[in-house]
Amino acid sequence: QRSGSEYNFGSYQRLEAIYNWMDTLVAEHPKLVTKVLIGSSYENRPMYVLKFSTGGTNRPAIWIDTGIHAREWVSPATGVWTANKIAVDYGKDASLTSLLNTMDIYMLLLANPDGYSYTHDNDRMWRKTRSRSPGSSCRGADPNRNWDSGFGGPGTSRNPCSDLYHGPSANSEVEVSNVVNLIKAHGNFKSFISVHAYSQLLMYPHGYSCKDIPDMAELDTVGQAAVKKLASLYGTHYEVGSICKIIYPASGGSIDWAYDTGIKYSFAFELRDTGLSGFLLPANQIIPTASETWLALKHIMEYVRDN
Ligand code: ING
Ligand code: ZN
Repeated sequence: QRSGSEYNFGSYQRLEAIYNWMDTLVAEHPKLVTKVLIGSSYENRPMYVLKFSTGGTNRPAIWIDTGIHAREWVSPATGVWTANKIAVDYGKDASLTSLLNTMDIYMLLLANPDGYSYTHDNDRMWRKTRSRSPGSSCRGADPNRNWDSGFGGPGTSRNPCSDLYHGPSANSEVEVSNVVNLIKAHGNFKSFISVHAYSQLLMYPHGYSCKDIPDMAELDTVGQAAVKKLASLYGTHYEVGSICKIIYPASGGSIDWAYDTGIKYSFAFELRDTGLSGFLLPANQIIPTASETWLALKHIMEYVRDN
């Protein structure tokens, strides 16, 4: 296969390189992949979604976002590898091909472009957006505390200097509202998957409450089967559970909003590792991480296709 320009999937790349690579992917797979501009970030960087579609109009769709938290670099790196995998395997992998014959996949690889750039140029440990708050010199809100789902509840902060600052109001962060607008306008998403790092977890709603959701048994079964497939590659162990129970209470998160809006198959991944390297996961683990995660993603997508 002709390599997507000089892009190296096994290294961490700057925003500009990832954006350039997206154009290469679209150019090499024009019948499958398109680039959709969903809006701009606070600092006016474009936000692009890769849409994988073989036709139809508004087919049932799967959403995958990576990079919502700036410092979790393995997340967008996995997203890039995964987008390439989908493009290359379509027409070769029978299961993926059948999926794409009835469904669309939308991937937002850099859900927080300003934050991602900031981790390259200023502060490797930055998590939030880069928006200004009146009356504070601290910048940014946590884009995974800003969704309209238990907004301001447990596991958030009203202090603009906190890494868990929920922002002045739900959807105040334009990076969040751009996604909300697309998902609502589309209206036919069946699955919403958000990719974080680290801790090796596969989670389902809710984060804002520890009460079981109505679909908990089903989502738990899907999740357990997905992590079993993930582990089949290198033995990497993942735990499965609700956000609140398995990691911590967290309100205003994206998958809680997605679930409460009617998208049943809503999951969040926490990729490698369990803390040895944490956010500074060595680049030589990108491709292994992405390869094993793909098995879990494929399981979820196939289940969604068949149910
Ligand atoms: N973890 C997530 C966080 O935002 C999470 C966990 C996922 C909470 C989905 C709520 C919804 O805290 C990291 N590492 O950011
Ligand atoms: Zn995160």
